[in-house]
Amino acid sequence: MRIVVLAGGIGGARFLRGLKQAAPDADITVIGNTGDDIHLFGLKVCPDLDTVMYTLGGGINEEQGWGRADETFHLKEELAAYGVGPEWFGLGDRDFATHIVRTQMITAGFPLSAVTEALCDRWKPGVRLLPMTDDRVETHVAVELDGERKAVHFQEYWVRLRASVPAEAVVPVGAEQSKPAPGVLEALAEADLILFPPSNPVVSIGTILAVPGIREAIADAGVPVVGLSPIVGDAPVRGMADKVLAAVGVESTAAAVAEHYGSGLLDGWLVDTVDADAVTRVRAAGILCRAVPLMMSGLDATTQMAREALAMAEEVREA
Ligand code: FO1
Repeated sequence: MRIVVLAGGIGGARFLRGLKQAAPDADITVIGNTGDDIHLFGLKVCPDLDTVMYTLGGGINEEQGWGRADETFHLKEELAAYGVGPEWFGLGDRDFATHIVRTQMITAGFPLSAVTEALCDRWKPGVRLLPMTDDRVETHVAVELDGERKAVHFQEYWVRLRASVPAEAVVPVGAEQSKPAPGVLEALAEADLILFPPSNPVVSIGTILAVPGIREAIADAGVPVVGLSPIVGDAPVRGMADKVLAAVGVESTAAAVAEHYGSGLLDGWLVDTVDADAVTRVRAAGILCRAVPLMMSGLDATTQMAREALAMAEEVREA
C-alpha cells in the first residue's frame, strides 16, 4: 500500500510514528511543509522537515518535540557574545550541523529535495521525505505591532511573539510561483491513500496546498483522502492553530476545519470523542466522519489513531 502524508512539524511527525507502526509494510511518502523555513546566520533551517526526520530517525528532543536530544547551545552563546542574533530562536550545536550540511549542499547547487534525501541517508526515517517544493516559500504573518501594521516571518510570530497578537493575514510568500518538488505529484498520482495528520490546517497543510498543482493532484487522485482533526474540544491539541485559523476566518472547531478543507478535497475526517456532536455537521458537508480518541499521548494511542484513519479509508473505498 502506498500512503502519502502531508505533514507539518510535531503533530505530523508524531502521527507518522503511529502510522509506521499501524502499517509496517506500507510505502510511505511524506510531503513536508517548507513554509516555516528560515535563513539564520547564513544558514537554511527547515524546522518541519527536520522535525519529521529527527522524530522518525530517533534524534528528536522528545519533551520539546523539535530540535535534537542531548543538545548544547555553545555556538548560539558564542554568537550572542558577539551580539549576533536572533537570540529568540533556539538553535543547538547538534542541530546546527544539519543546517551547515544543508546550506553547503544548496550552495553547491543541489536542490532541497536532493539535500533532504542526503540528510535522510543518515537518519533513515523509514519514509520517503520530500519537501513540498524546491523553491523558496516563506510564510509571513501580518500583525499590528506598536500601532503599525507589518509582516513578520512565521517563526517570529510563533516563537518570538508566541502568537500573542492577532494574525490579520497569513501569506505563503513565493507559493504562487513555486513548483512541487520532484516526486511530489508522482507520489500523489500513485498513492492508494492520502492522509492529513493533525497538523496545522493553515500554516502547515494549508501552505503545502498553496503550491500550485498539489491541491489539484489530491482532488484528482481518485483515492481516499482522510484527515485527523488537530482541534480537540475547540482548542488546538498543541501549538496555537486557533490564532492562524482566525486569520483565514475559520472558527477553531473540528467541524469548521473539515468544512475549510471541504468535500472537494476530503473524503473522511476523524474528530475526537469529545467532539462527537461535530459528526453530524461534518457528514452534512459530504465528508464521512467518526469520533475516536485523538490525543497522541503515546505510541499506542497514536498507532490506534492511524489504524482508525486506515479503517476510514477502507470505508470510503467501499462507499
Ligand atoms: N520552537 C520554539 O518554540 N522555540 C524555538 O526556539 C524553536 C527553535 C527551533 C529550532 C529548530 C527547529 O527545527 C524548530 C524549532 N522550533 C522552535 C519549532 C518551530 O518553531 C515550530 O514549532 C515549527 O516551525 C512549527 O511547525
